Amino acid sequence: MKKLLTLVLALALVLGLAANASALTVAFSQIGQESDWRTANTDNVCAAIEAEGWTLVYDDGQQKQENQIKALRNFITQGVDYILFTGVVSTGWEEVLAEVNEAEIPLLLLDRIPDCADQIDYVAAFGGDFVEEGRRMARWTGEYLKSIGRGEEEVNVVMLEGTTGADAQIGRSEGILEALPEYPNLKLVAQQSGNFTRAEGQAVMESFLKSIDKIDVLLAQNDDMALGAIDAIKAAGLVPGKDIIIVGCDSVKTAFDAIVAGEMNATIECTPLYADFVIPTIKALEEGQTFDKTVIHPEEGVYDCVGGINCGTVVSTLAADVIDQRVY
Ligand code: GYE
Repeated sequence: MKKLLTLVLALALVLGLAANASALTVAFSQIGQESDWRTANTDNVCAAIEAEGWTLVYDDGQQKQENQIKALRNFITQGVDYILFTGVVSTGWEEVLAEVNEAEIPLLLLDRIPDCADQIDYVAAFGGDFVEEGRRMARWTGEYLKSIGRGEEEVNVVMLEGTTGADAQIGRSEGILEALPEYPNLKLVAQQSGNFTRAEGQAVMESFLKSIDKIDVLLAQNDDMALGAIDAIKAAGLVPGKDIIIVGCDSVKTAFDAIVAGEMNATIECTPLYADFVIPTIKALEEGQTFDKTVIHPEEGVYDCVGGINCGTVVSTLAADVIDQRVY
């Protein structure tokens, strides 16, 4: 009888452990669905969590910090096992992330890293190197102009910025402003937020075109805004990609199509595919591994259609297989 009891208990323990390992609950506070990049990021991360058989608690913050704060507090109340977090803006998260720490829920920072990262505990962080992406945007443009014999000509540049105060906006603006002076012929004549959306990119470009006599270059901090601006440029009777050189950021498939059609000139890569980082990290954490607080940047390049302008980084001229393989 005693033996039987021991056996039953041992079995229950094994089953219990097995059930636990597969019964993780992973919560994800996402900022919204403003761009092709974001949709791809959400789909990629959420599908991978579900493919593991883990329970996904997903919250779409609709671009509002207060919604995200509420979501994080709900995750704490629910007692989830892991929290994935991307903040719409970079400031104002100290309090709620301290609450996550107090609840001892492991926190993974994704994409946009909050400015309080140094003061909070997190188990891993993955995000783009936004400053470098901004530098690449400026450098590709400067080198391209040189390559077509316009390196000495004074050209007017306008910049469509992302959501004001977002890590990706702050970093890309910083990188662009840092690298533009390397090309004294590039003159920034206007900059405004298009909020990372196609509609706002179009509207702001329309107003640039009305108020600025000569625009030679558009630097759009994401491809969606570049694509919206292309519509505005066409509506103004100009030829995008020729009358106005257009450089985007993200490298989404629609931007590749625009480059191939000659309506856009280059896009700087920023991958949204974080599942390959997140899933193995959670598994490793489950096994007791720890990571330091370094923010991991995936490797990224620049794509153009003019023969690979060298701007101090990997540059690939768009080939059919690159376009085919792009899933977002
Ligand atoms: O470039 C943009 C999105 O934070 C890197 O956010 C991300 C940016 C991306 O809306 O398209």
